[in-house]
Amino acid sequence: MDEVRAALKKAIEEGVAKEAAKAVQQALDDGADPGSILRDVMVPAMDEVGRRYECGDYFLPEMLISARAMKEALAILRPKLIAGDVKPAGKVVAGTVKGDLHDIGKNLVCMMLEGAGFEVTDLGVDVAPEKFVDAVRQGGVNLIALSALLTTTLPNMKVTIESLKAQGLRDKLGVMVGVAPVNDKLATEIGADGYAEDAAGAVALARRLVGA
Ligand code: B12
Repeated sequence: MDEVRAALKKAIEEGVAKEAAKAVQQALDDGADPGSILRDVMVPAMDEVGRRYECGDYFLPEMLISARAMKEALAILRPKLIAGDVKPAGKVVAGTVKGDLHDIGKNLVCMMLEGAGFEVTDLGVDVAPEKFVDAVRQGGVNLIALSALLTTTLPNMKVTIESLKAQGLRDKLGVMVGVAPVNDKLATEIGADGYAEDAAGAVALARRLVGA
């Protein structure tokens, strides 16, 4: 890993937002591929933060400042990730399910979907099932993208899908789910159409679900 990438990784891991923003800008100025900066440096940095939290080296405040650094760096990367000549591919409503405040991964998925030509409505975090239902009722929605990082909020994916079913909206939609505790089998069990483990996979899955 070159010096700039190493500095970016360290800045996110240690939660120094200013340094992270500077390093990501430097990497872009040096001509680095935005997708590679994200995949090979920024996502692994957040994985390392998770590892440190898990083994007790980091606590909630450290996790939070790392998340802020990640967000600032992502804000700089965003225009590069969504640039490109793309035609409309479908309409997606995305959100992190009720009880869950994690949004970095969901934001990334939204960015990449936009980059791939999808029109994305992001409902944010801690989104109640009724909010998804309301958004779908507005019409024209092809896909729902649900995110949840906590084992405890995973069931809310199912509750959300059940709410869509109860309103007779589920059959008209593709439903994709993502993040750590999910896999293909679980996705099927909770009534979703598919799972992807990263933002690039989310784009491929979205395309498959809308037949693009
Ligand atoms: C940053 C972070 C936080 C930040 C979140 C800030 C924010 N704005 O998002 C803060 C500090 C707020 C936080 C809080 C908590 N956290 Co936290 N957090 C993390 C951490 C370190 C990184 C998550 C992250 O951003 N990863 C980077 C992104 C890029 O990856 P990603 O989220 O996996 O997303 C990718 C894929 O999953 C996929 N994807 C994501 N969404 C979707 C959606 C679709 C449709 C598809 C197809 C794909 C997809 O694509 C994404 C991009 O490639 C993880 C550890 C980890 N390694 O995951 C713990 C982690 C998720 N947190 C954890 C915990 C326990 C908590 C707290 C309960 C701690 C506490 N005691 O209060 C609270 C819960 C708050 C709440 N109600 O939500 C645990 C969860 C354990 C579990 N299995 O339930 C983890 C795993 C840490 C650990 N190892 O113990 N956290």
